[in-house]
Amino acid sequence: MAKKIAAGNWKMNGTSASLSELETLTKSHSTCDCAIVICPPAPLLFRAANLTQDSAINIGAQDCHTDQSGAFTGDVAAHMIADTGASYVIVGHSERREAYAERNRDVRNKAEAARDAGLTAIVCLGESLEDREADNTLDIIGGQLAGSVPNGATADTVVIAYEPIWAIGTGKVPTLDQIIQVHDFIRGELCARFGTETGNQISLLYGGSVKASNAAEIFKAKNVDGALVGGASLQASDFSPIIDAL
Ligand code: G2H
Repeated sequence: MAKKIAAGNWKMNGTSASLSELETLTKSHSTCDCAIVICPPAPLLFRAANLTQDSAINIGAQDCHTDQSGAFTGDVAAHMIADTGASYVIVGHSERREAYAERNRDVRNKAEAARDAGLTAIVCLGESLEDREADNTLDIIGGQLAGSVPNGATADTVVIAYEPIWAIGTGKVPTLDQIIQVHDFIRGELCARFGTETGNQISLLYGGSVKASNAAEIFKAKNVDGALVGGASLQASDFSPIIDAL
């Protein structure tokens, strides 16, 4: 049985003042059967991890480098993220695949670096509107999954987030049947590659315009173990009902 996860991706939003939202969440969700993860911008990681120590909230980064150190101006290594007290890192978000030309093998290398640093990698997959309209969704997702997820993945090292690119920040949400079709496909591929036990334990999150008003419906879908939430994770008052819907 896969762990239920409500993950918030703040993207490039928030300053130290936003930590008050985190504080509110730690108070409203002091215990949780699921895992709650907040991924703030990198400059907030250390303070966010300190603030949520001994709470039900876990902290994650939004990206990591593949290498441990070196001349990579502006980049952050996975072990540096772990050193802040964070325990998760998002890799291969479509915004990074697009803006930084990240390929599947880059994403896989990042997920391996995360694993080696003791972090859980939230590996993002998703098709474009063009792919969807050409009926290529499962081919694209299958290719991304095979290329981006490291060999030997386990539920402790990898979480998968299915985020159709056309649903990100647009308010457009796939139908429940469309979500179920892709999540069932991903589950099948994971079981085929890693064995039924491990394949069924890896959490599958849906992402793309999740909000309080649609979360409960999405969470009813088979093989949806939670959500990766962008805009609706910035305010505790928006994110709390999503956690409660899990
Ligand atoms: C998809 C999602 C968070 P939003 O990018 O990863 O963002 O919920 O704003 O569509």
